Amino acid sequence: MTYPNFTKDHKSLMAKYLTKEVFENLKGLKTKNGFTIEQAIKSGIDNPDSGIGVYAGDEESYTLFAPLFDPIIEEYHGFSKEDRHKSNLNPSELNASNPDPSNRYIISTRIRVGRNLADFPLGTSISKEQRYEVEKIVSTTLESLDGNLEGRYYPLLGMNEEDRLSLVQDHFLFKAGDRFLESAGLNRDWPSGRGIYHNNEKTFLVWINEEDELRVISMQKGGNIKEVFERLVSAIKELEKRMKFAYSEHLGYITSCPTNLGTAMRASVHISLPKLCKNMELFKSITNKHHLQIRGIHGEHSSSEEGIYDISNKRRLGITEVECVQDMHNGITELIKVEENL
Ligand code: ADP
Ligand code: IOM
Repeated sequence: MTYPNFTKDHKSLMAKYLTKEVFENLKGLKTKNGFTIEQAIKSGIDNPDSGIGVYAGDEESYTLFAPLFDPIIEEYHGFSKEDRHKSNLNPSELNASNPDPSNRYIISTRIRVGRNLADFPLGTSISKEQRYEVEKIVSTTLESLDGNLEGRYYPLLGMNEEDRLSLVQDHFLFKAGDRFLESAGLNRDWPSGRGIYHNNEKTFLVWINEEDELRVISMQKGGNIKEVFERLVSAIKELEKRMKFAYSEHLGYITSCPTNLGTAMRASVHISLPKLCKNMELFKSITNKHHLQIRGIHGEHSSSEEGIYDISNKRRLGITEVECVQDMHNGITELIKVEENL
């Protein structure tokens, strides 16, 4: 492979940090799972509008390809290669009263973490057989949960198209055919090995074999952030007793996209801000101050509809889970205050 032909439209952090010199040093290297730099950067080359544009194939990718991953991680999370990740899953340390008790602005709250099994490569380089094995291990484990986490696993293979579409439309299930994941090799053998587990109320859900092997999700209507966090923490604790996840002292939970390292947590609200969205400069000055990211109504790479946005914590590494949710809570509280005064 020769050095990629980046155009002015390639805006990702990968395009920024993959200099000719870095590329020459990394080309030809392979992790124990056979993952190469060409595979790692393919999504960012194929999709100039990628924000990050690079994926890992396994934990070793982060060390073998460190000259590319380290500056990306440093810029995205503000986390240097000397730093160590830290964790705090204690809901009593979260200072998060409902920022919208009268339900005027916040439509729903969702907090998710990504997880990957310690003994398997990441989805970008997993084989079909291994993916099936992951599906089996995770779905069987989930079906042993009880209480408010008790539910059923619904594989994508054989799912009625109408049911699938309504789960996607209602924000419960990942979409099909994502071009960023496609180029990263994450859609290979679609739809086999993929699926969703959820409880009856659809307040606790787990995606299997999407961008990460597990996306563990707690969500509900309204702005009771603390309740959503408490449910997620109880699920994480139950799952940790039953499965071993890929984790490093330096990078925390290992995920296929470097944006998700560390806590792998994205805490978001769907929020209606009809006045503030007319002044994007002011809107972004508040989200930047609280380290928040603005997404559209159907998730990453989608656009907003009717002044409704998905606002979430941006940093996930080098800060604790409590801090991730606190960032989101504090920012949302200020956004609502400003919207009310406009
Ligand atoms: P991820 O959260 O796993 O990074 P996406 O950004 O693609 O992935 O979002 C996945 C789905 O979750 C999308 O349908 C999105 O609209 C939905 N979602 C995200 N935040 C919320 C929320 N606060 N309330 C309801 N749905 C949400
Ligand atoms: N990995 C994906 N969630 N995203 C950060 C892709 C990108 O925009 O590069």
